[in-house]
Amino acid sequence: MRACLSLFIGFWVLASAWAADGPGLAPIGAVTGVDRDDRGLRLTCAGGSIVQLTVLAPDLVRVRALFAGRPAAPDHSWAIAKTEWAAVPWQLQEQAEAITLVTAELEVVVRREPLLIEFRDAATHRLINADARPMARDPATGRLEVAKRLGVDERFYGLGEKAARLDHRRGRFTMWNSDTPGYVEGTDPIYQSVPFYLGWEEGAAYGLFYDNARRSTFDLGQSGQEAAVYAVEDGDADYYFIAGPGMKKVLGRYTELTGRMPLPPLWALGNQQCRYSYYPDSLAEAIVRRYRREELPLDVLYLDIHYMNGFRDFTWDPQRFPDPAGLLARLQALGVKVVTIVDPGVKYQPAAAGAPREAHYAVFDEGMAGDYFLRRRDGSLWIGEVWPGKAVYVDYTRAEARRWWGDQHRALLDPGVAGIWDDMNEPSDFTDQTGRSQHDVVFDDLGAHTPYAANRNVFALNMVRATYEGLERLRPDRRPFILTRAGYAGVQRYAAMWTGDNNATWDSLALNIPMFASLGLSGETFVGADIPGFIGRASAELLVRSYELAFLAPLCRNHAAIDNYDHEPWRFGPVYTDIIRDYLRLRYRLLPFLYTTLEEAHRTGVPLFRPLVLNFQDDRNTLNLDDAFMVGDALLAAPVLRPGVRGREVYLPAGPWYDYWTGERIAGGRLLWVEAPLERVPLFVRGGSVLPSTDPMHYVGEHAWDPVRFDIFPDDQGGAAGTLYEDDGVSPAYRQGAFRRTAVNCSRGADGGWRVVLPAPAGHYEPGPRHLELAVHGAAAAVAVTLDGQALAARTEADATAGWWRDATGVMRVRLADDARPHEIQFR
Ligand code: MIG
Repeated sequence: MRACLSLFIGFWVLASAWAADGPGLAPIGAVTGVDRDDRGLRLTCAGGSIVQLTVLAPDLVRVRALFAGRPAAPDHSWAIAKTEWAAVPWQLQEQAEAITLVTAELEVVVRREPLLIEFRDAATHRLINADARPMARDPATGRLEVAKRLGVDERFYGLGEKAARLDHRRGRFTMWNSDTPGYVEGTDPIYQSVPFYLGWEEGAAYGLFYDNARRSTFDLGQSGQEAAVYAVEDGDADYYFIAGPGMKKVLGRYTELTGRMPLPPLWALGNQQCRYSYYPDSLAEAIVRRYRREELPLDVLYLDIHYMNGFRDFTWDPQRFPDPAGLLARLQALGVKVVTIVDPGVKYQPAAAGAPREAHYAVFDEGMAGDYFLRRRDGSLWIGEVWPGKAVYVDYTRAEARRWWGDQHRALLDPGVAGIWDDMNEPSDFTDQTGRSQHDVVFDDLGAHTPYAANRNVFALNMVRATYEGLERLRPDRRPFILTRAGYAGVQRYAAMWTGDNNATWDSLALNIPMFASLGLSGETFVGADIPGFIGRASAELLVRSYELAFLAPLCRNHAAIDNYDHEPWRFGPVYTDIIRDYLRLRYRLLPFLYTTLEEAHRTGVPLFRPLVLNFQDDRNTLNLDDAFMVGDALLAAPVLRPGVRGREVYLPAGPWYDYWTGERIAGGRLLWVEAPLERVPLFVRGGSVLPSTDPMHYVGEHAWDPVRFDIFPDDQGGAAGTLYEDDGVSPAYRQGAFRRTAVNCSRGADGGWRVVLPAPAGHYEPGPRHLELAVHGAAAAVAVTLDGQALAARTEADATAGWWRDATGVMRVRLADDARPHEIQFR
């Protein structure tokens, strides 16, 4: 009886929670009519709502519900990169109870009454995803909901930048770009909004992208265990369903739809140093010289807001930086590029027509003359407050405004700035960070004149677009590099991102892995976090352990808040600097591998920084694993994430693995205890991979990659395969085929001998004369080595000419000239 009563009460509480969730939600009406055209179906519903199902690809179907009573909105999204899709065959099956749209991969079943949509695998008819209840909208507020059945063992990944663990099951998340300094695990929302997630059930994945930029929430089983509920304030229910079952395949489609990262300049993979703020110019230069004196690699120095004249965008402080071109040239001579911060808040500086020149701020004047700044419904300027005091914001939804903003970057590029750092673009406004008092700001939005609520989440996307297009126009022979804080789905087309104002704490360090991984599972591959945390005082140990993670992150950048203790790599003394130097040098050694993996992300949408589940989605031990990560398919890192810890457990999925440090071959499919003294991050190479590398250098381009090394780590059958991608690293010529792809394939013959084949490289980039070096790990001593059938001479390591030797650790190595011709090497 007691149990019964509490059960009843429990149910009552739950039921009222649902009611509170949407008192006025009215379910969409039953299907009353079906029209088809060549791209899909248009369903008419009782009550006048329309549901459009559009087949974009065999595994990609768009569902758009146009609710009755809502004014028709133009079909436009700032997130979508591809709107033209080649027609693919599909069939319509009409049954009494349902309508089914069948593509080569998917069955989309629409139950007529109530209207419920299911996605099934076309081959097996297995249910992938289904509505838990009909889509619904509150006619009074415009709020709408889509509820999907929540599988007992369903997992959720992605959702862009979330201060949360990897598997989002049972979580609730809001999409509303927010300036959240010092965020911790659980702070939500933070800077970016990417309303896309990957679901995983029984080894099969699918993707759901809810493309509506207004404030939305994802309740993935937090307030009830029968539905994963998406709710959005207003607008259309507009979502894309992507069939897997491979997570990589889903990501490929998602990034085909929302765009992929263009290749950044290679130097963006170099080590970067930032601070709030380095000034005057002599201090900025001293930091770079210190890097060189310490023999620490460095490619980029950032200038934070104090380089500007009174925090005015596109100006230089005449006292602190009297000669920007001179400074930048001196840094360039040391191999260092400069990236400058740009904030969206333009100083509000009205000056009377006859006022002296000093009273004018050209950027404000021009913006006013062009009417580029955002206004409220009553026509008044939206005047917010940021660093320069009162500030106005550009309407980046207008093409002319974007072009004008892009052109402003001339003031930075002309003296030699190499990249742009777009901060505060949530957009942050000190007068009100919630957006509530900006609700009456109107955006042009292609003439639709939509409210702030529909535009806040895409503000940064449009700002970095303006910046990217400006940089492309001003320097057509250079690849733009832009770093952004806020963003929306598709932001990867224009900018790299960093995770904002994190803390210099162990918790914050640990959060890097699920955050980078989730971003990668949301289309954003070029990501990083402030090393060792923006806010707070780091210990030497935290700094070192941070580098032991970040040396493998796409963006590797040290940064600190204005009132922080300094934490550049040398601040705690040589014992620590030496360890950090080793990791930075290792990063530069691995640049060929990192760049190859980055190019894969550019081409396929599969990220560089990966959670293990992305490479091993059938291995249930990886579903929750976010204290380790992989770079590409080949490298697994298990950083130490707690103070005082000098060893840890590492889970290695099936397969042979190799300890990166010792070369020892290790069986996978098990937990392993690994020693991790301060100077050591547990690092493993997956059997079957080929890792390209070169010698370390102080900055990208200091030397050519010579030799290019291929470390071959055979699997159980003796096989291994890998590639190296390279190009000029700076220009867009790679888009026209100016790259070189060198493949390496290793196999083991029945006689126990090894065979390494290098086909002729692809592409027409010419890296210049150099040597290739091949190493087969775990191969027994050879007695004879042939190159293209000719005996190859045994040599010592010191001898630079072609030949073979066994190195000090017993690994077989071969050196040959890289003549861009196919080769075959045999060991016996
Ligand atoms: O905190 O420009 O996230 O990286 O150093 C206030 C100053 C504004 C926030 C950025 C941070 C940057 C800082 N900015």
